[in-house]
Amino acid sequence: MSNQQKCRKCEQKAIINMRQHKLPLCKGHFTEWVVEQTRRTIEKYKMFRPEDRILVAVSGGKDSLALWDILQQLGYHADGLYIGLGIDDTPDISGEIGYSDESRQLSEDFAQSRGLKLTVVDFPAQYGETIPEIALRTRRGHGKPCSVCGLSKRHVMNRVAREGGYDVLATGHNLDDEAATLFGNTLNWLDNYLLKQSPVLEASPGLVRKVKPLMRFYEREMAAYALLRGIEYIQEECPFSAGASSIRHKEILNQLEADSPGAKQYFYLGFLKAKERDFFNPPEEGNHDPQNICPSCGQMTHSPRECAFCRMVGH
Ligand code: Q46
Ligand code: ZN
Ligand code: ZN
Repeated sequence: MSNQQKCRKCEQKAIINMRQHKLPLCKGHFTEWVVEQTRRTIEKYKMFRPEDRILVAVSGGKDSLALWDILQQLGYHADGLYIGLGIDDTPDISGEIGYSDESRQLSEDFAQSRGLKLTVVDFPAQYGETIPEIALRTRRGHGKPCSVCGLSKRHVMNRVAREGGYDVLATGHNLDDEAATLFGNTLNWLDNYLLKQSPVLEASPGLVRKVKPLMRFYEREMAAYALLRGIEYIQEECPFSAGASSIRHKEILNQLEADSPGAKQYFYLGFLKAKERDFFNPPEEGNHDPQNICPSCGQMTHSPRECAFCRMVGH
């Protein structure tokens, strides 16, 4: 960005230029713009109503803490949920110590400094094993604990949301996350995932409604927002994320974006528009997944017996 560039809304120096919107903004107008855009996204996709109780899944990262900050500014009743996965406790696998501890501390500090309510679930204390330990025992995920981690996070988020009587669960996925997921789903033509990929996932038995209010922001915008709002967040990625295909997909999309500003946005928002035009609608019949209720936890599952999570933890 050139040093002389001025904010579109005032005469001050712009601190960010969003090339995909052709919009340079100063600090004050940028943070204001982020909050306003989030409000519009929530309204456009009817994510939640002013009276709803929202549970924000926080990881200690920039996106989820920024989301919590924005919802607070918009006056919503939003509590936080942090899940301690025990990713510090197995240095023999990860070679890293302290990821979960640090992300938990930052989430707690954020909540405390703003007088917000944070529920902390210590996964190994509650289920007897850390996520990497379960991955080793069950040999799920080809030496990586990510599939166990995803399954466990989904289960715990739903459980806490239901037990706490929350109307909706909000996550901090940004446009880079969604575009990378869409890219992966498209490269492999995962039609079921393409059908389900959406900023709003309606509730189903035992599963709470899920929304992604930051899905229109680029990752760099969220990093800038967190910095400008003085939010302290964990900078490192989870040690297990190295080599993940989603990271490669993000890099490819960033190359496209560098050549053609707006490429990521057109790719993802164009997909949502195509969905609105029914481009991805399944035929009326014969395309329904089997749906059962897990007898142990009450969450919906494709399994005819216990769900994959309950079988995995042996409850
Ligand atoms: S936290 Fe869990 Fe991610 Fe770490 S173990 Fe893999 S899935 S990389 S979002
Ligand atoms: Zn300005
Ligand atoms: Zn279950």
